[in-house]
Amino acid sequence: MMNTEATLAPSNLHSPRPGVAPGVRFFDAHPTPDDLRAEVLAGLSSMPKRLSPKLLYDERGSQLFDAITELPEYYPTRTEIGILCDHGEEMADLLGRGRVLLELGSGSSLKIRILLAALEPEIYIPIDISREHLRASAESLAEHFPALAIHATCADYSVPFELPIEGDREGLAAFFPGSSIGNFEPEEARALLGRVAKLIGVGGRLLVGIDLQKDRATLERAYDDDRGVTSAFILNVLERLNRELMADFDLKAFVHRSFYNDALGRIEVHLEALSEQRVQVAGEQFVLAAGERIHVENSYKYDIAGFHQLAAGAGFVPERVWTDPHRLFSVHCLRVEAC
Ligand code: AVI
Repeated sequence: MMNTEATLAPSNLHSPRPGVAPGVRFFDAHPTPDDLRAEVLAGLSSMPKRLSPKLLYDERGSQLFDAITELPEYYPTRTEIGILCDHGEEMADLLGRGRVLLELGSGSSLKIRILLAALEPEIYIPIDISREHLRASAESLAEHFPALAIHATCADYSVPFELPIEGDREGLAAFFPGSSIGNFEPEEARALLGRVAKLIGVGGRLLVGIDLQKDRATLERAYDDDRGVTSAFILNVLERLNRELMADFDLKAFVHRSFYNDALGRIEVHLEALSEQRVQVAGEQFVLAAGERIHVENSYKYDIAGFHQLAAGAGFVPERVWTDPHRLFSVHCLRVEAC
């Protein structure tokens, strides 16, 4: 059974919004703005200083992330797409055709296009925190799939949220590509998978992309590209704070640093102050020593057994895993056994 947390009660969702294409309904759970100030001030007051990776995805950040996915150094996207193209029919057989299909962190909804024709979902629910990006992606998708019912949902999937569908449903399908789960601490990732299990119900199936452990050089190149797109993506978070929290970060005084933390099995992404910085953020002052870092993001890499163990802790049993020939990336079909 889906629990009440996950069951529809669309009191805080507004639909449809003007300007959306036929076939698209837009639901807005109004994620984050109320919490932004408190969250940022708490993160900058902690030792070491931190900012949530969620903050990376304003409109420009989402565009920059899309540009990252096309970089030669950033292997995850093209590798995952290759796996989806090679095994899409089999994936659709396992996920089940004609179901309600949700996608967590749908971004530009590009990968789902590979599966949509085979899956023929009753309703496709792309869920993303980046409002305008979500709207544009849903409209573009509707042009390519005019018969598809799209319930675009602007929500922060890292906290409980409601699905914009009526009634008690079980056995839904979910798609969570891109190894975005790697941006959560393992315990948070388990809790998130547990919430996904409740959303899709017993018998529901999740198709999830997971980046695999590999050599340090390949990993570090993927998070520090020659063209500086990753740097621009990470530095954009300071520009966002300047704009939205009346901060005065000098962007030229920070550099982005990415490295692989072998002991923890994760890429770490930081912003480092090149000289001492005194910064105002939402009326509070913060001092960064020269060389001090703000920890912005982790990207955990798993092996297959380790990921299955994590998923088992959230009530999932593995049904199938696909990888590319170089075992860079994996896509898993998991079934909810208990939630
Ligand atoms: C969204 N996420 C899976 C990306 C990753 O690979 O962890 C975010 C990213 N950060 C820097 N480059 C890409």
